[in-house]
Amino acid sequence: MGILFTKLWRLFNHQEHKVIIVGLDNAGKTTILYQFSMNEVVHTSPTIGSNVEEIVVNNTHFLMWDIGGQESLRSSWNTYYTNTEFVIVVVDSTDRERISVTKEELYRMLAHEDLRKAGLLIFANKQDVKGCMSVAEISQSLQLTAVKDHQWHIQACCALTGEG
Ligand SMILES: Nc1nc2c(ncn2[C@@H]2O[C@H](COP(=O)(O)OP(=O)(O)OP(=O)(O)O)[C@@H](O)[C@H]2O)c(=O)[nH]1
Ligand SMILES: [Mg+2]
Repeated sequence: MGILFTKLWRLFNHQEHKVIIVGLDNAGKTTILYQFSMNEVVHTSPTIGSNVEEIVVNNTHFLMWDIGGQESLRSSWNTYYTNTEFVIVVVDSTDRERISVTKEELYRMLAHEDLRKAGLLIFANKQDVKGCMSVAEISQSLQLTAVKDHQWHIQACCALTGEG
């Protein structure tokens, strides 16, 4: 009865916030998801489709969808957009060659009607790797200051240690 009440309460209060985690393949999305949910580094293989986990932070429930980033899968990212409140874009900070591809995908996403009100968090992941791009370099490459119609924040992190 208690559980049912909690579920109904959550349903009617819209307490569960939908988050999608996107970014190119190998960026570290799945590693971040499980670092969030289990505080552990899991051995990953490329995601085909998606993984989903519920995470509770300060009594706020987040339903986090980690979506595969391989090129052939990117055209179906938009099937996850409905009701999304937050978009986490994970960038592999060592991958200078493909930062322009991330930029293209980012702007395509932000233009989508279903994400009009979504907040944006960019994780500059793999900061443990020497010589990787800094937050400033990534911000500049993605031209984040041009993003005016979404709230955004960029954060350096390392999914292996949970730092950031
Ligand atoms: N050095 C380092 N490696 C990382 C970090 N985060 C993830 N990795 C490694 O990067 C590789 C890819 O990580 P995944 O989490 O599977 O990447 P993904 O973004 O989910 O990839 P797709 O599912 O193909 O879209 C794995 O070998 C991870 O261990 C990090 O912060 N630092
Ligand atoms: Mg994955």
